Amino acid sequence: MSTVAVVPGSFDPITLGHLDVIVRAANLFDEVHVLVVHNPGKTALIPISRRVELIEEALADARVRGDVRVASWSMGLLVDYCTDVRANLIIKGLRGQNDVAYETPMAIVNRDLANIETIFMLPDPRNAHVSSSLVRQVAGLGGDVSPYVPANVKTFLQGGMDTTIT
Ligand code: COD
Repeated sequence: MSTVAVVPGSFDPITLGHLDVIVRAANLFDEVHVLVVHNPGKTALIPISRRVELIEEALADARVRGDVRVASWSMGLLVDYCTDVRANLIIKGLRGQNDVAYETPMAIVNRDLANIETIFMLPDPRNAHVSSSLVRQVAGLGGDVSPYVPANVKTFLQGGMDTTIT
């Protein structure tokens, strides 16, 4: 049986921490879906369609190998997308206790709802402190985000953005 994994996130924007998890997932599983999902608990900065494009560009620049697809989902539960694409796994990154507290209940509910397991990956220590919110804050105050994001994202953030909320 082939393993199809979904790597969901807000990716607002994609960071080097996200990219590291995606690359490692692509090396482990037959098919990987990077899925941009709106998180109602967060105020979005970048339109979802632009986030998808930024991920696609970053994956191409990093020459990520394997069957990696990028999509967005706003039709309901994350597990509904997983069922639609016959995914058997959800991949999440775990940077610390806050992520454990946030992700554990979701992983259990997703298993209850659709019998889909969540696999947690520890971050590269060099990226363990990196988050999209930190990147948004540094960029918004004119700081250098190049240690935290792929080059195309840095260019995008430095080019100025709409404050479109999606
Ligand atoms: N290193 C490693 N991993 C990282 C890093 C880093 N530096 N930064 C982030 N990550 C991981 C996060 O821990 C997370 O696993 C993933 O990458 C995505 O992070 P974000 O911040 O882009 O996305 P979130 O945390 O806002 O997640 C949004 C989701 C919508 C994906 C999430 O809330 C979710 O799974 N929702 C499910 C909706 C649903 O179906 N609910 C009902 C049942 S629970």
